[in-house]
Amino acid sequence: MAACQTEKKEINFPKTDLASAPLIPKPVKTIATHTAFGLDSSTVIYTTTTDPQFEKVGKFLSEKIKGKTGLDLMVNASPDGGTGRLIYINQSDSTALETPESYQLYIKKDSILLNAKTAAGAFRGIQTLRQLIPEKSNDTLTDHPLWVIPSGKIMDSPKYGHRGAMLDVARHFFTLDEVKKYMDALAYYKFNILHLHLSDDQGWRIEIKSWPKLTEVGGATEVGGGEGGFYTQEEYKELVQYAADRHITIIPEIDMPGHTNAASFSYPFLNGNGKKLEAYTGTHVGFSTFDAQKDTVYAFLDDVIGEIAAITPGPYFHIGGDESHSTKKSDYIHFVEKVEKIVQKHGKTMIGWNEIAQAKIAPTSIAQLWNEPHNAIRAAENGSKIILSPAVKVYLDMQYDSLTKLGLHWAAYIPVDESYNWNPETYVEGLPKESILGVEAPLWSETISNSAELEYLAFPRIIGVAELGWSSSENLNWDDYKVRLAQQVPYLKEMNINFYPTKLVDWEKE
Ligand code: TNX
Repeated sequence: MAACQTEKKEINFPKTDLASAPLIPKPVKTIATHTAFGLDSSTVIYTTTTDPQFEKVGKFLSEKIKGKTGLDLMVNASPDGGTGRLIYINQSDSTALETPESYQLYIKKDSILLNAKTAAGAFRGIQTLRQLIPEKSNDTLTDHPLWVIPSGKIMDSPKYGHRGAMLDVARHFFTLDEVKKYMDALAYYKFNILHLHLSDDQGWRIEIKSWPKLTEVGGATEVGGGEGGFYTQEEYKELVQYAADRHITIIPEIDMPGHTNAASFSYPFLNGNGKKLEAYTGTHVGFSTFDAQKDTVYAFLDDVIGEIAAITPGPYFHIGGDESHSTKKSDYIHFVEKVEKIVQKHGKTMIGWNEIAQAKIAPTSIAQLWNEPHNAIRAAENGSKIILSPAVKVYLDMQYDSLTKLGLHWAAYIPVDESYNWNPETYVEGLPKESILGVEAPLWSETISNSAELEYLAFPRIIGVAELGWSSSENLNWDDYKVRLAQQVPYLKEMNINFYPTKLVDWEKE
């Protein structure tokens, strides 16, 4: 009883400022009211219960709060008859919520209300809330630890429905745990897409039951001669579920007709370059190709795409299509058009790198720009949507500068400000805004083979890409952003994420 009485006492919060909280991506609109919500052990989380997905979001929040503060908050149950402060995650049909991922967050002294149309929106909203919880409790305001969350309103909505990261697990294999760790950070910054580059010359990384040698032979190699690896279909499903729990969609990519040495080495009838096949563990590109004239190649692809499509709940299948320098142009076009039909037959939307715009692709298919604006424009003129991944801005495998040990620099050296300082809406001259599906940052893995190396190239640049994909153009500002970026250090440390401490940012000292 005594505890309850303490709870009800007014707390004299120090003046807070929600508007200067280090949120990334920066929300569309923030209004500070300069008092606070005190998060403590009596706080309870309630959610809409008609949609079980909302309850899951509540549980996710509770787990994360426990990890950060040690508080063990109940979800949709209350320990003491409901005297504590309340976090309510509410399904709302308000028309002010413009997209499925939009949310509104109202933080008052005694309650936090999060409104969203869908569980995905609620999930994005709780990331904002997580970012608002301070590292340390304030132990002077009350007789027990209290985490002071600045009060006010946040109205937020993503600019793009596609905010992605791509990971190349083919050049070097990454384990389930390594991929999950990356996904945890992506979710924290509101990404909703993880594109997995599952095959290349150096390795084939996903079990195909009807063609077992793909992994037995093609899965056993990687750049530099290491042992490679692959995901069984059960393991891939585990990744898909882990992503779904974070409202992230997995896009599987099987790169073709080039980048196919590992597949052809496993099944030589696929090969179209007429050369003797050997395992490849170097880093050149453009030497391999499927035979675009053989029916058996398309029968094979029907099996491969069918098996992957069956365990991929997301709407997309990525066919690669880049750098097919050993495929005749007419064969390349024929190939892309045939494979598009196979992808569609299995109920998926085709995505391919910008080269696919040379073929007559359906307006529903999507082109991913990496190096050729003219092909992106061509695809857009055809009605296709475009994903922006310009190598000179968001290739995370590009070195920061000439001193960076990991990474490549064929496209550019990309310092942290360079990778943030561009506007997706105007980057490709002549590309209408309406054609842009979103942004995606690829991380190719020729030079990296574990989490620490992956993170060193990805962080902090990937955090900036999160903001480019989510925040409105008016809210993009390097000077403002770099101050918020500096304050990500406690999160990165807590998550044990390695990052490149660029001198362009005045990093928060611990
Ligand atoms: C180009 S970008 C590639 C990849 C390489 C990357 C290295 C693209 C679609 N193809 O095969 O890994 O450069 O930066």
